[in-house]
Amino acid sequence: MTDNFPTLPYKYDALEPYIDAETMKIHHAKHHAGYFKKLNDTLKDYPDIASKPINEILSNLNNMSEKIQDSLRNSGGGHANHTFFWSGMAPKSAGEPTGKTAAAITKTFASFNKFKELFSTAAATHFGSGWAWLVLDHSQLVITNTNNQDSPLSQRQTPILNLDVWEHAYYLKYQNRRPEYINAWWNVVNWNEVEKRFTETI
Ligand code: MN3
Repeated sequence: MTDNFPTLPYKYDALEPYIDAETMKIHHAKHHAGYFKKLNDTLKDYPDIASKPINEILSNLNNMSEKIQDSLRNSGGGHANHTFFWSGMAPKSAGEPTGKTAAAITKTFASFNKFKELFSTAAATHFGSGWAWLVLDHSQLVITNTNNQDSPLSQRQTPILNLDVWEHAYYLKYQNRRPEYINAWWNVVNWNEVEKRFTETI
């Protein structure tokens, strides 16, 4: 695979007190690294697929042979979703969206606060392991969820922002209080990165 394992663009303790260093360390160096290893193991015998970037692999997942589809969905999604999640956070958040993202969010969801409320509810009520997403679907901003490590790329959607709601993402600090973790996460959303993703897509 053409992707490398990403180093975080900030230190493990940089998102304190919202996301603690121990969680970040285990999440990145154990969970994400585990997906990355499994992905490379899966692709070892498939050099033609391995020569492609992970986002392209996930976009074409439904055309892959059944033999490796589930494995790529889990390990490939696990790698791509986490890479996207890390760069979607930053220690010094702007606090709210800027530029074209801000305008599109207001147009689609009436206000940033309304968007926050809808996204938070989607993240808090998702049953079991998975992700909450803001995606572009046919040029329309949509809030959605995926199970396990499924990627919206496999549904022809373009990810703009994601939030990990697996228990491993918050349990050390927040235990069963997922809504508290979600509230805290808004403080570390990297809105500059979100704006970059959005303007590169539209
Ligand atoms: Mn995770």
